[in-house]
Amino acid sequence: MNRIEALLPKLPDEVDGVLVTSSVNRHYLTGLRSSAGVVLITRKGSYALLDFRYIEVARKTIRNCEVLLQEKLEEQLPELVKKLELRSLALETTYQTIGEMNRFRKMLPEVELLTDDRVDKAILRLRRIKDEEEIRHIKDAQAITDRSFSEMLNVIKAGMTERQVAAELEYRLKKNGADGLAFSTICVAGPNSSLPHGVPGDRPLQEGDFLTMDFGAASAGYCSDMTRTVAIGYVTEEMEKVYDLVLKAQLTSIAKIAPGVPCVDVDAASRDLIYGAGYEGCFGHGTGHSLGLEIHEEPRFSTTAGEAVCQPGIVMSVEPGIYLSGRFGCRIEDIVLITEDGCEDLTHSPKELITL
Ligand SMILES: [Mn+2]
Repeated sequence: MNRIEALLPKLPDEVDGVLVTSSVNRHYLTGLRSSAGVVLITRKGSYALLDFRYIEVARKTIRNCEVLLQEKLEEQLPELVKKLELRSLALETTYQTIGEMNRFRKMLPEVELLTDDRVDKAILRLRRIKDEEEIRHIKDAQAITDRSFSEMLNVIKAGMTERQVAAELEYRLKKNGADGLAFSTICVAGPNSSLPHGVPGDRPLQEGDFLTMDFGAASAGYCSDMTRTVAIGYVTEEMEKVYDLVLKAQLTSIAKIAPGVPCVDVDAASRDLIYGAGYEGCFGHGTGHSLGLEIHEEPRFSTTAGEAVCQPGIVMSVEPGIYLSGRFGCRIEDIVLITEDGCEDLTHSPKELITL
């Protein structure tokens, strides 16, 4: 799939092209991961300018635009603009810094640099729908994540600190083939587990704790995301009730997902159940988010998702939770691929309550 060719027809008529500077969009559009570089996409030709560190691999791998060695961007970019007779270029609005925008203004005084978000949104819209290759990478990342979780069931013991559990988990993600972490591992136990995005600390796990682990691998740059809550030693009746309710909410939301279903409805499926059971105010985040090259992408399953609807090819997390301040919390998260007739759960780890 030539992603530059897919973007060109989405450019508004009065825009000659777009200057792409963000790592994530450069990666998406050219297939090459690099920490620096500029991709100029225009109807009259497209170029990837990369410095010496990346030029060898760029020349071998980039097939959908011309690759140029970036030496002095301040000279090369104005030359290209002149050669192609470009009058207007869109900038990214999500990732572009004001400093970079000022630099381009100085570099290209004759060019109108457009900072409305039409082209930016067009790129993000393309990124929403994953192609086969992207889905394969996300499945690979999730398989690494599932394998690492199952290994952890033999590792987690009372007395280990949250930090130690997180370190063991991250080691296994890498050992099982991750090229990085999708995000900083969340590993919270006991009273800390009521913090949805708590930071792992030095408190040792105790009998009667819930332990929530939210973690993911990156594979070829694509993210996975999974949360499991396990019990240490034993659970109280209330903990079991909360766990069952969160699981029921998650399954209800997953069952709701199909093309055309509003994202707010998938959120409401979990929220209504949780609030209806008396836990209003204990589930203060969205039910899910899209993911891909970034761990959080649009659309979301949330009360503020507006007009967004489920579409085939979008990968979403489904992760309701209940958090009882100062006591305990519980979250269960899978990622699913929206298909023509529903969704495919890409997470294969068990979801029934595990007591270690
Ligand atoms: Mn998530």
